[in-house]
Amino acid sequence: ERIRELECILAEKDEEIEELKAKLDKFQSIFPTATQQRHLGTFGAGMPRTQRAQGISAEPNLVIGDPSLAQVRTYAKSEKTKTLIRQAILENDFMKHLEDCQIEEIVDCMYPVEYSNGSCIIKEGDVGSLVYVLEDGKVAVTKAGAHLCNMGEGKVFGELAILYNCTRTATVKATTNVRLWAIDRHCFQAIMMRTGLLKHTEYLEFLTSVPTFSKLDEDLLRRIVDVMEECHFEYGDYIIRQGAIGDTFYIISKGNVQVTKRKSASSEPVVIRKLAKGDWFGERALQGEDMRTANVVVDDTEGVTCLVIDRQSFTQLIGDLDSVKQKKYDEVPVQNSKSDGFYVGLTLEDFTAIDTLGVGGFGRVELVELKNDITKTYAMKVLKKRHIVDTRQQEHIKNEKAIMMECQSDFIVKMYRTFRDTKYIYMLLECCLGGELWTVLRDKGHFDDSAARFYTGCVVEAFTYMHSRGIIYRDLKPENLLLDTRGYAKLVDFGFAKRIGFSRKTWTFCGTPEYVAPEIILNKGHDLSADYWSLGILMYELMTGSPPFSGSDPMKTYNQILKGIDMIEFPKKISKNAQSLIRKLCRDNPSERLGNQRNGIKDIQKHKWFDGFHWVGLRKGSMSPPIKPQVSSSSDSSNFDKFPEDEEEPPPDDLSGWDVDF
Ligand code: 6J7
Repeated sequence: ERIRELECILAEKDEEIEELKAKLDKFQSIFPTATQQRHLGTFGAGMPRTQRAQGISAEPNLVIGDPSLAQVRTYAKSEKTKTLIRQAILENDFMKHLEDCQIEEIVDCMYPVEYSNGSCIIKEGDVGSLVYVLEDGKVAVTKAGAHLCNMGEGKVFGELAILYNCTRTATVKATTNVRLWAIDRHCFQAIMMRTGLLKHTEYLEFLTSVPTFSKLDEDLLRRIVDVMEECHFEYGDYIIRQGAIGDTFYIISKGNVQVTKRKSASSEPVVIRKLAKGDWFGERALQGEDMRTANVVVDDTEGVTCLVIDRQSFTQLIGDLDSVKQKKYDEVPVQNSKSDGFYVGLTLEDFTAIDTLGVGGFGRVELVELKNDITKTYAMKVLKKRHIVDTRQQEHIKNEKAIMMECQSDFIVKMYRTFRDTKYIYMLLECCLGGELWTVLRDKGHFDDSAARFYTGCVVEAFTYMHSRGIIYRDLKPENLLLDTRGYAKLVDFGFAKRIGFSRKTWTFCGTPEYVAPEIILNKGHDLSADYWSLGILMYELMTGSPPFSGSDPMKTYNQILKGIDMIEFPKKISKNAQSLIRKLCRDNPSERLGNQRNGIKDIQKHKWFDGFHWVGLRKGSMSPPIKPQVSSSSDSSNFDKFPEDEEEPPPDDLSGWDVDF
């Protein structure tokens, strides 16, 4: 038994040796050994070169614009065959490095070929242009008459010919009837060039969408694209480790990362920032420091893709850009979510609904109390899953949860946790019993300068918090501001909020018509500065009772917005200083907007309309609010409008599992 076992091992080893010999032979035919080089007079390490080296031409026979680039012929094949070809390519040393999309195209373009037993498929010394994958049968490989190896199904051979013009380095003969799949050099090159060009265009478009690079001239952008390499990292991978030597610069093209940093060698790293598509990192170690100054860790279950640039290219092409050279970091740790033990232990059955605080197409918001401590009340937002799916809001709802759970600001309504069942998603929120600012505004008509300043100040604080974390809000309006029992305003409803990172744009059209910025209407891509536009609109509405741009239907409103703020005649009740700030916030060009300049949101706080405003008092909660709401107890819902009982129950969700995070 032992002998049989050893014979088996020996047979396997023999096969392995044959395969390795064949590979070695192939490599040696392209890269001569040191001894051969010396004989040939070619140069080796540290040796003077005595003869001209032979160039290898790998230039494609194709030029951009060649019609065969646009379309390559494909041949139908079964899934089993496709898998066999794909697998053969992935096991081949030369071809396994191709991109997935290139492999797929090659698989589709290979055509069937058959040879009978004994026929010669490849002849040593011939010029070849075909590469084969063996689907069925056996072949023998010989060189100068000597047997090199046998090959069976699932093997690639002849692949050198598709890389450049070369003579065949060995003979391959069928030793049974064989069925093969083949592709020629021309078709292979068309695939490579096309996918390469597509990638180039894709990278160029992507770079143009990243504000740091968007203004660079196209020539420079193309040079950057030429040196970029795509790298993928899995969830939890450290792309950069603090203290390591760094030689690369990264631009995120897909996914999210966390930046963490330890203050001292013995302390735990804390999260200081989250980055997303379009954000870049790794410039510091390339600017003289050498050492990485923070960790960058993949924070996305689907992994992260980065476009990577090496030190030399960075220095030549990017390092001198002011926005890169002068990038400053405010190393404030990101607060952990509020999902502490108390809320984790609760179930829906622990709450009783007392009243309805709001109703909408999405569902409703109920005032609920904890059964075992009725002094603890919350707002429970109940969203119909079917409605979310029908209106394709799954991503928005997920963003809403992720962002609200992360935010810990006194100017943002807190989310404690979420629940779900077959029909609804539930969000347990801090309740603000002062009611909606919209209701107060409706009842009062408009606010005076000082009240408008106080509420605008609350929003500025909320935006300062969110924007410093790369989060855009996108739905500012009085309906989304709630007053707490003190009378301070807090932002609520984060359905349109999104983490877009810094200096990055997003294209989703969202917001409330009267409040959307012109670049959103024109689909030019928008960034955090769209929130500053809406801040100007809010100021106007708070001081007059209605927004400056308002038509009988959204299209009319959009047309007015596109005509610009200069077309608006400001009523007298808006003070000169307030007018000045509104006009500066509502600039058509986002880069001219106050808040979007070098000093960021501080420019808004320093505007003369805010002269003397007690920002520190606002932050500490020591400032007196303009209106003190009447709230008699933790279950007093009298500051909210009355809403009817719920209509019929929605059907259950589509069970696609999009809601697993809730
Ligand atoms: Br993004 C980012 N934020 C910070 C930060 O607050 N502090 C530090 N030191 N680095 C930060 N980064 C990026 C920056 O690009 O993280 C990278 C770590 O490698 C750093 O460049 P690096 O020192 O080369």
